[in-house]
Amino acid sequence: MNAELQGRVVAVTGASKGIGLALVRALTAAGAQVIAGARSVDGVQVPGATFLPLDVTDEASVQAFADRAAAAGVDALVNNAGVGAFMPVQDITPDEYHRVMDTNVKGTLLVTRALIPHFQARHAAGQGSQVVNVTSDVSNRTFANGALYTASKYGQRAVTHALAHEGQGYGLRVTEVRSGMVDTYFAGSQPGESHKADWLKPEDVADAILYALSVPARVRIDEILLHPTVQEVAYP
Ligand code: NJP
Repeated sequence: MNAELQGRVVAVTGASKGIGLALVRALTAAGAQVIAGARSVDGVQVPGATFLPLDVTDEASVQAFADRAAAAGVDALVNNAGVGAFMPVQDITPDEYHRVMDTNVKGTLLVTRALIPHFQARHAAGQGSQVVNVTSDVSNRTFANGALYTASKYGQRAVTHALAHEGQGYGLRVTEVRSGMVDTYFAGSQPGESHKADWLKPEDVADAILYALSVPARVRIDEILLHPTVQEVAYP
């Protein structure tokens, strides 16, 4: 048990698999209560977690999730839900644009927006809150075939930074977690594919998020950047 997470209530989006599911397991093991959301949650169970259907692109779905989280006394939100798609600029269709941007940028905005009144009420009651946004190591650099995905992650990073400025006024600590390649279901892949053997495991990213959530209230972790050792070193 992690003393800093004992009794905490954390909402996690994109919690049905990959990094999100690893985070739900790590948080509950550390003694936190978790409100977990994704589109496909049937049959997903972790003791100590409540799984709810959530489509982060859908305002009504988001509001229902946020209401449940607020009623449970949520003190931290992890915007982890995300999708990836990689193609040359000339192949980006409007449909694909909307799928990626709506999930990664609009989704982060909608879920965060829905919980801000709750976080402001906590501040008025003398309590702090946290938001952790899982963006990407490519939230500030790009590459061939990366226009759509990196545009979404640059956008999500901008939302993160603006929220950090605004949230300081109501006791909100905001963290951006930026990971390199992780062995999940990301972008239509399958965990365990041989070329991903040396990539980060979802648990590695979950541990980074856990760190940001478990530091004392006087500490704000603005950003965590992590990569698998084998990934090429690349600074913007
Ligand atoms: O991917 P995956 P990761 N509403 O596919 C959910 C970032 N990242 O864990 O809705 C609600 O295993 C989906 O659930 P479902 C990445 O950009 C990754 O790797 O049931 N939930 C599932 O639980 C993303 O932000 C890598 O389909 C929605 C989860 O999201 C985060 O890490 C590198 C949803 C995705 O699980 C987690 O991705 C990097 C919606 N509309 C950043 N749409 C990497 N893996 O290499 C999807 O730099 N989900």
